[in-house]
Amino acid sequence: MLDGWVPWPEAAAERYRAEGYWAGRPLDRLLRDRAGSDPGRIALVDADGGRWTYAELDERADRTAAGLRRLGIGAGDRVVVQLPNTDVFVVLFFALLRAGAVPVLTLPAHRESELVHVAETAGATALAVPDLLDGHDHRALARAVRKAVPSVEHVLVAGDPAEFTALADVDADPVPLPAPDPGDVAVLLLSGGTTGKPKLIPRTHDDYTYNVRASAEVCGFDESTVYLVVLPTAHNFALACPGLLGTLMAGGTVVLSPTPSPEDAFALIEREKVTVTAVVPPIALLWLDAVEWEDADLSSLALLQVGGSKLGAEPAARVEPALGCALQQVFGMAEGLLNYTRLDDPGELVTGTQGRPLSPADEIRVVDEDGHDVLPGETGELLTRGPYTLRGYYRAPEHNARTFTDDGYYRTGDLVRVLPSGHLVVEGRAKDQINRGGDKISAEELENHLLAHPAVHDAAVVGMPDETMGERTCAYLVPRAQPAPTQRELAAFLTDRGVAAYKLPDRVEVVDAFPRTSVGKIDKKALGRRIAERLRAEAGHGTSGPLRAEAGSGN
Ligand code: OOB
Repeated sequence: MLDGWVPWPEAAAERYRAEGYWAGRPLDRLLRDRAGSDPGRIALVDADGGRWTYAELDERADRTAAGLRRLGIGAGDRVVVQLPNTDVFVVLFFALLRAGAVPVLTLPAHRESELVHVAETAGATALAVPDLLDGHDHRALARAVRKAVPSVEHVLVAGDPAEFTALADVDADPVPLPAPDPGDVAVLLLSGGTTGKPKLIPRTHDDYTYNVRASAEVCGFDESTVYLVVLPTAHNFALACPGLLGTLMAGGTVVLSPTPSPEDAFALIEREKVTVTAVVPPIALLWLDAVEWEDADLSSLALLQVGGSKLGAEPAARVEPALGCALQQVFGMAEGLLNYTRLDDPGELVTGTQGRPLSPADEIRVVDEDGHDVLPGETGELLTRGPYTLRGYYRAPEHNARTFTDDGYYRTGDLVRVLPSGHLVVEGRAKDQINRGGDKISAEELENHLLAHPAVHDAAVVGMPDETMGERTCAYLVPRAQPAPTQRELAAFLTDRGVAAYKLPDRVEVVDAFPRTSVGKIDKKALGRRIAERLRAEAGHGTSGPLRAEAGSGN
């Protein structure tokens, strides 16, 4: 068994098994089963028109698993995976599971700062990257990771490997491999993070398989499902809610889009007669506008899942008339708990709530600042535990002590209220995180990077309201001396430190001192109000709308 993770207490585990939530099967079996029952059905289609049947995908996974074992990658090894939405990701994911290794899933946007930390925390022995992606050389990134994290022995490259191993050469005749223990960790997901460094989320074969199966049921996935992956495959939403894994489990077809742009996605929806896809709200907004000028035939689309950040009731109501498909809101987290509006929910619940818990075994509490349950219908912090919600982050005992209650509830940091129907409305956030249209940015992590700049005396990162993204990132700075670093200088500095582009501050505000709370902490609520007021004033004067704030005040 992998060490450093927190299993469910035996009584809970027994209950989840006895009640059938945990089926005792390894996660990769969902592919094996379909390869047995529907070998000739198309499982996977890529943007270039590459197509693989269930049997072909299954065999490729077996061959790659054998190739991994030959390299010495096997039981319990952690392998950091950073790959775009291609067949290579899908094959490698299943191959790693079959080899007994644990994929550690990172986003293509992550850079040295994130990858080094993740590889180090995971104690990774291998890293899989593309050669080039959007003009960035990921082999150079791999070199930096290897230098910083000596446990990383192997670098596997999709494409031209340079001095490393080509993924195409990780191939051998299939060999029988021992099945992993279904109670063990299958995959490590990345958390959005509220602390200085991102955290790793252990998901077991049992819990993740249940996550996928129950999601596929609630979303009505079956053999006729054609699911378009537009978010990164490494994101829990696109991977398992029900996502690509749910589609394969149901015997449907997965279509991979390289980007979420309307040009790419709409063309694939038309070409492959896509029936369902999942997006974050800014993409939904973009698509709602794009149908005006894109003339692709979207008539096959039956369901649009939207989640990752809050979708406003107004755009929610536009989905059905504009795109001609039903809307489903999804309020989920890589840590576990998933809330879905149901396909037969009345319209006002679909547009006005973020859904209700997936599982009858999900336990939720809504508490005030002292940890006491609020009255029904009142807003408070959401706590949860259940058959697919983690009991602790990987190798993070101190953080776990703060983030979980003594009886195992995960403190989500989300402020919600619960309607009599059981549906949740997300009202805000108690955690120190910015949700930039679904991309999560830990304020503390970004502040630490900013504090490393020689001209920065102190830094406080807050969200600022934004019509499209929900919010964007504003960094308040107290400089050491004048002139203070500009937004551009800071962006270059952070990029140089290997910080992912989506974490760069959208705006920088320079102040002499921070407002303080009565106990002397930086008063971030006051800073949040200050920037919101400032944006309102600027919009009033017509100098800069929230969107144009991205260019920033320049200083
Ligand atoms: C999804 O997962 P993560 O891990 O990137 O982020 C989780 C956090 C939640 O705690 C919440 O703060 C926010 O993202 N969130 C939403 C939301 N969905 C997620 N806030 C408001 N409304 C929503 N619908 O984002 C994720 C994972 C699986 C499925 C869907 C989303």
